[in-house]
Amino acid sequence: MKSICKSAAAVAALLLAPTASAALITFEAAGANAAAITPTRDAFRAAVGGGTTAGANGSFGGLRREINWDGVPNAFADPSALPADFFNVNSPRGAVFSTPGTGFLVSANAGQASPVLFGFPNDFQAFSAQRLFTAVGSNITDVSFFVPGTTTAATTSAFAAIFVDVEVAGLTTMEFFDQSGSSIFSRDVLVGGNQGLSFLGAVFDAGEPISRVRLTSGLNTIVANGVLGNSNDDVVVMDDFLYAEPSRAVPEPSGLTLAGLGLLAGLSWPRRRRQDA
Ligand SMILES: [Ca+2]
Ligand SMILES: [Ca+2]
Ligand SMILES: [Ca+2]
Repeated sequence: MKSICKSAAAVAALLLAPTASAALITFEAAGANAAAITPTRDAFRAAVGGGTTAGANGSFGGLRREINWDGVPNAFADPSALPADFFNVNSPRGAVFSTPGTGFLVSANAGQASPVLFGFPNDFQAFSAQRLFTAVGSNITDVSFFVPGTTTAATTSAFAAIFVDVEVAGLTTMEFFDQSGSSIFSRDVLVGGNQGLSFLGAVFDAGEPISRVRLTSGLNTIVANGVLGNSNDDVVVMDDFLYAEPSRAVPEPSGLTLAGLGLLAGLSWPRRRRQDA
């Protein structure tokens, strides 16, 4: 009964709060440079908590996590692939990536064999210098969460990403999934223009567990440094990811279980009453 009352209260609160939807607060901004999105990034940081410095590796008691790609060693940067579990094994922050493409690439620093910015200096810029991130051969990156450094499934309650060179509305999106794999929220990333930066984040302030976030980055793909999947569509890459510390996933009661509990409660009352009587 307590949980039902809580839910009712939450629904009532939602109806009274015009800026929130489904206990969700979004943070978004776009523009020509870092200054255009930094205040929104800072507001997201404040909403998630954890101070100005994100947690490093391992579990840090709830500290916010950030991945800016800049600390990835040259050995795991362009032209070498970034391992999908780099940020749960090499640098355990509880994030593991997957893609329908062939893998992931982090851009090279100046002075390395590969040109910086994936070879597209007139399209991309870094929000945090110097490295950027992209899936290879696909515009889709899925981020799944784990208790940092383990294979124990986890959920987070907030996630944000910075996108680079979003030029066409409706092609770059973020979609959030719950533990059952159901989509619970999706939103288009704002257009930042050629070489521009776009920030999109969502905080589930009632603590709804997010087990996966799908980032769709434009319609084009990066095949290799300086090589696009086609010459026409909007190519988009990513910089910083920010998220609340992943914590161990607690299985949600299924509809069947709740129905079963309701049925049991309904059956047990009359029986007791009959016994009492
Ligand atoms: Ca461009
Ligand atoms: Ca960076
Ligand atoms: Ca573009």
